[in-house]
Formats: sequence, C-alpha cells, structure tokens
Amino acid sequence: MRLKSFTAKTMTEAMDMVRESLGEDAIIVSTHEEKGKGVRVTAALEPDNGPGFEIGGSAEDQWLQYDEEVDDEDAVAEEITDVLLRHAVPAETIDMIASTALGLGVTTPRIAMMAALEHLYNFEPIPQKGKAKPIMVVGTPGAGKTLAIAKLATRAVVNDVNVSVITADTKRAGGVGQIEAFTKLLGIDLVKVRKPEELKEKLAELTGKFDQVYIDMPGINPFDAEDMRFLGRFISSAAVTPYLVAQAGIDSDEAADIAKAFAVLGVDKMIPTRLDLARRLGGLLSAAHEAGMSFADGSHTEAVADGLTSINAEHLTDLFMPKASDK
Ligand SMILES: Nc1nc2c(ncn2[C@@H]2O[C@H](COP(=O)(O)OP(=O)(O)OP(=O)(O)O)[C@@H](O)[C@H]2O)c(=O)[nH]1
Ligand SMILES: [Mg+2]
Repeated sequence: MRLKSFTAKTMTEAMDMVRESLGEDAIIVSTHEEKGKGVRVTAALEPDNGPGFEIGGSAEDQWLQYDEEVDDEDAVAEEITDVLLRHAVPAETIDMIASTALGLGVTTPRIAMMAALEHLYNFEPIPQKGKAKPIMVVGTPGAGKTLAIAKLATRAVVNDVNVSVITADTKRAGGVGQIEAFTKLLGIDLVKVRKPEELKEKLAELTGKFDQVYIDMPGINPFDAEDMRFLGRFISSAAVTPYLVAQAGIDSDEAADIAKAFAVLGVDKMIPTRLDLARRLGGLLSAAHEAGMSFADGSHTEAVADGLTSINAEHLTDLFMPKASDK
C-alpha cells in the first residue's frame, strides 16, 4: 500500500482530488489544515484497487513506499499489538488501537496504525506564524519547559516573528539565568514576573507590541495542592494557552496521573520531550488518552537549533514503527 498527499484550498477540493486520483476506495489517513496554505489530505489505497503506482512526483505530491503488506487484517492487528507491547502501552489502549486498525480493512501495518492514531487522537501543531495567544509551558521539574521555550523563540525569530519571553521561574537559583542565556543570544529582552498580577500587567503591555509572547514557568509538583494553586492562579490570570511539557519514557500510569492533574487546570495540549531518550512511548498515549490531551509539537534533541517538530499521526507512527529505511 502507498500513500499520497493532496493540498488544496478547501476540504471539498482536496477530497475531489483524492477521488479523482485514487477513486472511491481511497482511505483517508489524515487531514490537516495548514494556515495560509489550505488543507492537506493524505489518502491511501490498496494496490489492487488502484491505477498503476509509480514512485516519484513532486515533493508535495509523492508516492511514499511504506513497509510491506501482510496477509490480512488480523496480521495487521497482531503486528500493531506487538509494537505497542514493546512500548509498554496499557492493554486497554492496545485493544482500542488494534481494533480501530482492524476495522479499516487495511493490510499494511504502518498505514493501519497511522489511520487508527489519526482517528483516536487529536493533533494541534503549535502555530508558527501570525498572532496567537501567549503560549505558557507548564509541567513537572526538568520536563524540558525552558528548552521548549528556547526552541519556540528561536523558531519565531528565524521566521521574523516579533517575540517576547516572560519567565515566572524567578525564585529558584539559576531559573532566570538559564532562559536568559537563550534570550540574550536571540537579542530578546527577558521579562521577569513573580506573581500572577504581574503576569497580567506585563501581558497587557506586551500583547499589542509583540506578535507572540512565550511564558516559561517553574517546575510544578502536580500532586502538591500548594503548587497547583500557584500554577492555577498564573494560568487564569490572563488569556494564555497553556501547554503541558511532558517527558517521554515514563510509566503509563504515572504519565496519565500527571497529565490528568494538569488537565484540571484547563491544560489540554502537550509537548512531548526527550523523544530521543525514550524507548517506551506508552506513557504519552496514556497521557493523551486519559487526560484528553492533544499532541502539539515534540522535542527530539537537546539542541536548540533543531527546534520542535509538529506531531501528526504519521509522525507518531514513525516513532512507534520506524520506516524500514530509518531502522
Ligand atoms: N536529549 C534531550 N534532552 C532534553 C530534551 N528536552 C529537554 N532536555 C534536557 O533536559 C534538561 C532539562 O530541561 P529544561 O528545559 O531545563 O527543563 P525544565 O522543565 O525547564 O526544568 P525546570 O525549570 O527545572 O523545571 C536539560 O538538560 C535539557 O537540555 C530533549 O528533547 N532531548
Ligand atoms: Mg525551566
């Protein structure tokens, strides 16, 4: 089975392109709105059903050769189950993903996995250009919040977006210094706040002047009521979009409990980090599933210049089932 992506101004146009090129049997694997560009639909088709397949084409319109087909849908579900077991995904989640994949009538494990993940999880890449609400990163100590802010601010500066960075990590020794090292390099002033009221005031000042404001928060213990009250006051002090910075590789139950605690404060998107350091990604699926978190962008390296990567179903599938050429 092969995949093809179509980009058009509207969903109807993109669907027409899918139908024209692949016929009525095409399976829609994913749909994404791309700001300024339109809609991108990725569709797949069993080779038996399609016109002659050829590898090649332009970058935007390319057949991608994925892993081999297997005998039948049961074999697909088995392969997906094996992969998820290796990633320490809880049994219930495995059943959910495997049965969704089974219902698709697809015989290529990677495609089935991708379509199942697209169907079951939400993906909301962090806006890269244009004006968005201030972005606040929250999470447990050491999860990768400050590095994520440094990556986001760097990407914004490279894209000519006028950015400002605020830190509320002002109590801990070295908290300010760490983010300041990045903002200095980028030539951005660092604004320090201690209290929610100060954040509100500063945001009122900065929002008109800057296209995007990023807010770095101190590490929070989600099981400590005092910590959570502190964070809750910051989140509700102004119209900000909070993102949970969630490190990959931790136990599924633990990851789900952490995500659920932050979800209570209205956090519903997450930035998985340390994807390069983790061998088991079950925790991320549990956090997404149990706390209703969308996947935003992910961090794969400790190098600021490498930035964050927006996560979609295909990308998530790559993490679980690397393509043969990546192995
Ligand atoms: N390899 C790798 N290292 C990472 C990644 N994200 C963060 N780190 C490293 O993890 C450590 C902690 O990252 P920080 O960004 O300081 O984490 P934090 O959440 O701001 O920590 P606190 O402010 O202390 O709560 C640093 O050494 C980072 O370089 C990642 O995706 N990959
Ligand atoms: Mg930090």
